[in-house]
Amino acid sequence: MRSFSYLIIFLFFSCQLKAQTNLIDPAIKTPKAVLDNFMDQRFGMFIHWGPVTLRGTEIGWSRGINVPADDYDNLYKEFNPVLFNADEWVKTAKDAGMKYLTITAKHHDGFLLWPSAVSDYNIMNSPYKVDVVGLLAAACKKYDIRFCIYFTVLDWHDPNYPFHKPGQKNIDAKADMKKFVLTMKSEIQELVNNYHPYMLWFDGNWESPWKNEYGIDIYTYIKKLDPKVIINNRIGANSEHTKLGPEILGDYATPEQKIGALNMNDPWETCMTICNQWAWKPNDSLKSLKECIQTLAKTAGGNGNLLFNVGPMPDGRIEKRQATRLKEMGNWLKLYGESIYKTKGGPFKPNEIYAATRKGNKLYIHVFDKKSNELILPALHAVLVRKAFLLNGGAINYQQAAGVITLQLPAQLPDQNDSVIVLELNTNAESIPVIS
Ligand code: FHN
Repeated sequence: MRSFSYLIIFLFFSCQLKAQTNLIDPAIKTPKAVLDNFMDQRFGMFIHWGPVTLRGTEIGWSRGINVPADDYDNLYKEFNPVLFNADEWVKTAKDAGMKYLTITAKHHDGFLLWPSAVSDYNIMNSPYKVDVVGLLAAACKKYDIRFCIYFTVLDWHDPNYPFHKPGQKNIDAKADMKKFVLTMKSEIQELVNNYHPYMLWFDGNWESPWKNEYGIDIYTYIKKLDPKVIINNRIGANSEHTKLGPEILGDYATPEQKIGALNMNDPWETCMTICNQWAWKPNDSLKSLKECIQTLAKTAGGNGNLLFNVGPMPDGRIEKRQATRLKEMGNWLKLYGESIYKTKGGPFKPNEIYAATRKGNKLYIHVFDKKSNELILPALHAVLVRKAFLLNGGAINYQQAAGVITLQLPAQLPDQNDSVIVLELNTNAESIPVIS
């Protein structure tokens, strides 16, 4: 019997380790407490911005495709976003209920939004001559928002990177990846030493020139600069961003434009656009408030974070309709934030009718749609509901038989996008196994 229990223990810990990369010395990996703190934040602002907004096409991807490369590469000479106001951007994030902000300091077009001594292709050589990254870092500190930096490992503008436009197959023989990686390390050193980001959001790791060995070198290098910086799973050579694993480098998974699967073991963050395009596009379609709030709730219900993207305009402003949508999300979070921040996802898998989050002895049921006057939840064994009530509202009648919980929904739910019902339990809700 004893050997059997040893086997169970071994299997448990091996599956826990399964989710951890084995490409990095465990001694330098980001501490679990730092990652737990990151996951408590639940909601961040992603910002894709650069001279390409002058054309309203996609950052990086439109270079040499929708916009001739030479035209694209000279846009910085016209880039003069005189209405840029870092405090306004950060206050927009704060008013949305966002807890961190990630700026594309360098995207695939190679343009740098900070005064770099490494590359002249930077904001100080545009008419604007303002350290955008530095001002955002300062504004985030001022408003208690964690400052994060997006940095691409592919750079179609740099002659030392072997590809110079999306979809290129033939390697540029004049390119030199060793020099390219050295340039990257110098740029990262400037960013970490000058702006002290909470997290580095790498991207562009799917093209063949990028190798795991470069990612391991960069991850290790960053940890020497600042052991606490969180690093996502797009630093190694992989195109599967939705998960972690022994061969995947990085601290957390990054599903994109979709809500990640319920996962209680590995940290993950969905990145998604509030419109369609990452960078600003005139008259781009804007997501409804219902879709925005339910995306956040389903992401939290899956035990993940949501990094929600805005694309500021060429004059430096976040367009009013995007700012208004974010403010509406913030208004919802003012009422229901306790069911999102510092919660865990589950134990039920999110669906189109409801999602669940939990904290202590409270189970939060996010009701998206009222199909009938009753909401029947899957059975919870050895768990008793002591009390049920609408968050910020009245009591909810309920029955529990053989573990199955039936909630009597009110004639009118208080919030058309996501009404939250609290179930106070006789046990720690966070210890309930996921109901598959
Ligand atoms: O190519 C980029 C894209 O432009 C955008 O930055 C997204 C954001 O996660 N990441 C890459 C596509 O996966």
